[in-house]
Amino acid sequence: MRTDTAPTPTLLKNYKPPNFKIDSVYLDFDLSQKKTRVKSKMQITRVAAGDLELDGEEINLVSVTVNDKVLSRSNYRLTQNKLILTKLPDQFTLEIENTVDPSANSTLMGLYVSGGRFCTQCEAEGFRRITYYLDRPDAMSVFTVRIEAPKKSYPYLLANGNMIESGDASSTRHYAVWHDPFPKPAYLFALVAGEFDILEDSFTTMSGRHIPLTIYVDPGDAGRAEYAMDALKRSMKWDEEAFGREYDLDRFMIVAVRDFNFGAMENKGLNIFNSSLLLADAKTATDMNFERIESVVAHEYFHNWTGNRITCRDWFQLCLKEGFTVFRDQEFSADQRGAAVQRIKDVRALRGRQFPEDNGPLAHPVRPKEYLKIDNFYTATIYEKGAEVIRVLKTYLGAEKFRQGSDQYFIDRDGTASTIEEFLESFETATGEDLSQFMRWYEQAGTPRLTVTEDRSLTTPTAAHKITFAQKTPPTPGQAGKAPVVLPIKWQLISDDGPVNEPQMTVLTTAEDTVSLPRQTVETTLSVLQDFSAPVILEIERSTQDQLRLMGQDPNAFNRWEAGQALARRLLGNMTKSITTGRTPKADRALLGYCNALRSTLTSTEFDNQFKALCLTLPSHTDILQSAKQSDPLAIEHALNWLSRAVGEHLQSDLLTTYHALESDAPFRPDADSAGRRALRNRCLALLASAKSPVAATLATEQYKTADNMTDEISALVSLTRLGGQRVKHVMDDFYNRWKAKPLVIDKWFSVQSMRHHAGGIDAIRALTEHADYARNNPNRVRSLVGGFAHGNVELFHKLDGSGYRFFTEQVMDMDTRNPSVAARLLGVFEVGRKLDKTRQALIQDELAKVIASKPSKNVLEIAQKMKTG
Ligand code: B3K
Ligand code: ZN
Repeated sequence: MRTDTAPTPTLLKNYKPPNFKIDSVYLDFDLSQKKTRVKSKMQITRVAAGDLELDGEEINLVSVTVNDKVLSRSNYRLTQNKLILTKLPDQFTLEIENTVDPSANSTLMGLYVSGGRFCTQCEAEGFRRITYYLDRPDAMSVFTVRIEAPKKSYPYLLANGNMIESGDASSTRHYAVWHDPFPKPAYLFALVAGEFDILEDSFTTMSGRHIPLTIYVDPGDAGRAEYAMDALKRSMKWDEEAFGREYDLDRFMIVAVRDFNFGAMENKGLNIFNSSLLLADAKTATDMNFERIESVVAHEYFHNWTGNRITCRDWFQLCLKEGFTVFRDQEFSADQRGAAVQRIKDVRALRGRQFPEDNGPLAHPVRPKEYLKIDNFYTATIYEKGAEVIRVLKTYLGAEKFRQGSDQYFIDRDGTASTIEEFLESFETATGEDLSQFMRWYEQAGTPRLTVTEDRSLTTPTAAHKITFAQKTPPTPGQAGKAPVVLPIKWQLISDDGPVNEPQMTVLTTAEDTVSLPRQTVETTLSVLQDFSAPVILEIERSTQDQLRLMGQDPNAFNRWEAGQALARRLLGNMTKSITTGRTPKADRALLGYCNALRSTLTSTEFDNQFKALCLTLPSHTDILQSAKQSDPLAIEHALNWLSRAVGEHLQSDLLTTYHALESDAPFRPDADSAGRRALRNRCLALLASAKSPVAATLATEQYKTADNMTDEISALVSLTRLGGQRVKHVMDDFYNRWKAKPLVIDKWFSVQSMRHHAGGIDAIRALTEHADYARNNPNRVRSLVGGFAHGNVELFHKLDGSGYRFFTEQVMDMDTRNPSVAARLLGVFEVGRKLDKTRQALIQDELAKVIASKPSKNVLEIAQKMKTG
């Protein structure tokens, strides 16, 4: 919807519960693509004086009936987004009849059509596009849903809960009635109708209940859902063991759809997934896809308790369900795939997405205080920082007390719409701890800086060894002053022979604190923030010698990896400066030390392959951009290429040996060990390609031709595009022709195309938007091409003539006419603007001015205004 007047924000401080409670709701759907008829019958009780204000958007109202009496038009008020009923009794039956047009619904919110099937997406405010209702999470009700549709086109009719009745409505039509006994808010409502192939299995819960499990997919895709099914059963078991949570309904269903605004949705008993996060087999999915599927299947399943049984009082409390559920899926993945590598990957993701947000114009607290569109707050801060905050709570309390607190929360709040205060209160009740200061993690935006200084006083033999920890959170938009937060800091002293003490924990609650230790007799380096024990930016002076000592000796795997990253960040920072001033970076002792330390890791038998692969991965472009001021992004890209080449050249023979040693004839398996083997082997290939090693092209070509799985195939493809030359077009065409019948693989093709070098510049990217397979309405395809381009094509996106930014803005504005929530999310890419050089900052500001002047949707307006300066 276009906005002509300045929209008013929703404020946390204005929260007021609804005046009425909907005790139960019966929904009757007569499905038709252009005109679906919805009848709703609600039993309603008054809880406070006042009117009943129901939400509704793009609905054609047919009739309103109160206690069997049809209301005339003068008996209710209808505004653009509300149906207001006045002078209501204390208890009544309300019936509403309306129609909607699912075929015209390009927002993919509410009821829409994807691949000829009906499906819904109601979180956060999509239910109001289906019928008039109290579309807010604190309005929980018991739903019964009847669906009727033609049998032939829609053999499956699904909704939440348990099916209580089904049958023929006529010779060509059939119906099904579903009842969900658990009260839920409207955002968890789901309906699906269409033709599917199904994959069936079952799970027996800890109390011995037999639960049928069904996954619904496009015809022909059932085999590609097997991994998701396996992940689902492992998640159900894990939640019983790790959190004592048992599944509650009589069946559990997952449906895959191709047109979906994000990853997946936890609708009660009927999860709906973007097919990219559900379907996988060796030939078409990468190990990263398998890993994501496992974690998202777990995440949505875990929501059954953290989100569905206990939901949020209002959308400001979104992190109550999202932060906790991300934490739970991270813990699950750590148990399935190894704690250290999982932690490294989670921290990489945090730094890649959340730190830029927390340190840029879109910064907001984990529990925000206001929003224009709640869709804009499904952010890395609410999800990933929200999970980090729960991790800090667990580290601070210890595992045992943390479990007592979570058990207490499930007892205290089951069946309610809750708040962060109530969540922490349960932990206080169970553990006796005072968590009032802890609350600041939810209220303050910005990443705290943790400065660590050491006084080793080696010259005064009797003096103590002192470590001073100091914290400070910089101001963020609209929040100038910050108070100290609860920071658990895990640390240890490391010498050239290994650790000199056991890991220690200091909890910093004030601005500064000093720890005194007995004087050390050997040279040591402080390994601090082990396992990334709090989501902060660490500021510590360390020599190359210190970093190399940690890379070689730190027993904490996370910090061993981190020492390599920190050293690489410094090298890259210096190289970027040289390149910016027109000089060529030079190999120095620090670089040599770094390469030798990487070689030791690569050839050591102490570490697993996945860990080695992560150590051999350089910090991301975003990482470097964040640690610098007003940089030229192209100079950073050149520095990254230069360092990759240097590492590839120094380690050439070891990389080659490892590459060959990791070859395997065994049939494909998606498990962590096999994925780790492929990850390291492909990292070796990528570094050899960066070094333009004479063997790289042959190895990559051979691997591309013979790969029996997508991980190896696409890694070879990417290496070949990096090597450049005539072969690129040939191999890209070949890949396209082989996979054109598989949309999820063609998404990959679009994203490799969007990120690679094109001699034709931006016109080559623009041409891709005209490709027969480009689909402007499909979020996956748009994200592959436009998102891939903005995130991964530094050379063209940041081109100094502004053509990259211009193309991107055009695409966002075009998307906004159909799908505002996807458009707004894409536009967030510009948040890095302030980290760039002045010329690019000005170009981005011009684009933002253009967006604002175009009278965009509320979603896009909110994001653009926050990023616009002056
Ligand atoms: N709860 C959904 C996200 C809904 C996004 C709405 N804009 C998926 C998840 O976090 O599990
Ligand atoms: Zn979630």
